[in-house]
Amino acid sequence: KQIRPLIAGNWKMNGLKSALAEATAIRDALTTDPGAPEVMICPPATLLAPLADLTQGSPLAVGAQDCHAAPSGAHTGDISAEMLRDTGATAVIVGHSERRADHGEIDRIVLGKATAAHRAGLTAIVCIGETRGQREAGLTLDVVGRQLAASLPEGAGDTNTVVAYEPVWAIGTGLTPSNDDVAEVHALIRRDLEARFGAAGSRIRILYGGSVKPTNARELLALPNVNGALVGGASLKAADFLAIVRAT
Ligand code: G2H
Repeated sequence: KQIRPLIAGNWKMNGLKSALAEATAIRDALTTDPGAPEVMICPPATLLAPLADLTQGSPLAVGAQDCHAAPSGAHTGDISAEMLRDTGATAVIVGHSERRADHGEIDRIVLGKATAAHRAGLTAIVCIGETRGQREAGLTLDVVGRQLAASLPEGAGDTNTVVAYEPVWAIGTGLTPSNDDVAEVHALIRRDLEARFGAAGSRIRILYGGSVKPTNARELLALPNVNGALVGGASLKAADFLAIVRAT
């Protein structure tokens, strides 16, 4: 059966309360047409609860950008997956390359966070991707395969897990890999998911992320095994984000 695409906007550390107006515009433009993609905004944690309230009962889903692995405890400044669920969020991004780079999140930590997401009933959007140096050294498929194997929990399946392939060198740079390169990596991810998770692995959505824009979305989203996009910069303005949603 056809995999329903997911277009997820990652606002990163952007957005004051005034940014809820963009999300409201996105919400109001979405249709409940079953042929339409699933659409999600992942705002900073400060906006999760108000955004979840604004979008309740609408086709716009709300996700978080990170969680702690533990359900509660003495972890000053951290937020658990259960707390995210309590805001009304239904998903959480884990292992984004900016967290891997800025916070030393190695695969084992990402695995703990994805496990926590599942425990709390959230969809884990697990990010993987190679650096520029790794690509130039011909290590892309090795790196991506290793991160995928080490970051995904045993209980992963199509109802609780999304994989996002984000080449680190393409993030926020305006650069994107060639269509052939994207298709090659997504094919490897699909093969590994099927080998490990069987039929569920063939239905897990694999998003592409890294400088997705209205001008390149249509061709990226048409590639085999590209089941949606994780959009950073271009998700901050409703018009750009909706143009990407309509490119599916
Ligand atoms: C990759 C992406 C969203 P951008 O990080 O996660 O950001 O679209 O700005 O490259």
